Amino acid sequence: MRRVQGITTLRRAIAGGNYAATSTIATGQLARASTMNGFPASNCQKVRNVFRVSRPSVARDVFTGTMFFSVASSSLEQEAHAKELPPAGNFLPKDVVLYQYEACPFCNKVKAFLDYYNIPYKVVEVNPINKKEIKWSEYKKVPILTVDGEQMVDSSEIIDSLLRKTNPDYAIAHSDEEAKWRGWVDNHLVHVLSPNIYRTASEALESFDYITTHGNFSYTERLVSKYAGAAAMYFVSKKLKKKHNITDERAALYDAAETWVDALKGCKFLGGTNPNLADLAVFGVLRPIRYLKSGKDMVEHTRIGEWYSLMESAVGKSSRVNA
Ligand SMILES: N[C@@H](CCC(=O)N[C@@H](CS)C(=O)NCC(=O)O)C(=O)O
Repeated sequence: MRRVQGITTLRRAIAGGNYAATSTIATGQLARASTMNGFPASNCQKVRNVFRVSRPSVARDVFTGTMFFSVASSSLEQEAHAKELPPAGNFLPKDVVLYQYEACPFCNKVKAFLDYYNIPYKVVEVNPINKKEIKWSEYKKVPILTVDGEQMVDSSEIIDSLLRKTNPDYAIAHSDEEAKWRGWVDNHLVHVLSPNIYRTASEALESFDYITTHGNFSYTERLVSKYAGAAAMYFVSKKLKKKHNITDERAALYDAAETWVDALKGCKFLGGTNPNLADLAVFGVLRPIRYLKSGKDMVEHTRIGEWYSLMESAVGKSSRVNA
């Protein structure tokens, strides 16, 4: 009986690791302040801002959602936080709750949107093994967002739904390019992440150390999951590599980063002088890995660092509030 329980626990730990097949890890350090100059902003403004959606925002001193992502106290940050009050009639939900795994890239995509748009939200960290926090829902994945009791699922659909509420004219302003790159994030970029963060035994342990420290695990689950999960994901990531036709995971990550920088065409953001939904999506899924070995390597070996720093400043502090 005990042995069966032990096997079950291990299987669950590995299943817990399974979520991390599509999950990445958050860690961090002070955001680097970087220059806003040096970009052909006027061209970008003209060409891209046609598609820009307005950003309702309000200055708020809130608990930082991703505890390691404190923001530099630079003038840039102040600029990013010089937030106007949302115009009357705008989307002002009373209660927004994000059911998430702290390290999940899809959840971080939604958080990037909520943070950028300064929509206050509570977080419920879901236990990946028993998922008891989302037992009430028929949907068994995260993120799940509830907005004044209305359930929304799937990160891209959640963002679309929120945008329809914050910017009712969104459908008209929506650009094909933005949609294309949002699709690239979901269909390509996220698949490059797991093979990278579990690439070696030490990277897999680094990742699971974060997952188990910041996720919702009991003491025993944490102990078992850290080592069993890291070991399992090390092997699973090799399968994922094959599944997604990746031969060299680091090269694929660098290639994705360079592809993204090329897409910016010299502008600050894909959205021009302000981030659009594709910028927020790329930033959101990369944020959990940024300060892991894979993320550090990516910034060191590609041109993505400058855009990333600008995004950190533009997104600003988390709009998460205590539950
Ligand atoms: N297409 C979904 C994917 C969501 C997803 O796969 N989430 C993972 C966590 S990163 C999950 O919940 N996996 C199921 C599990 O953990 O059992 C989205 O964009 O939200």
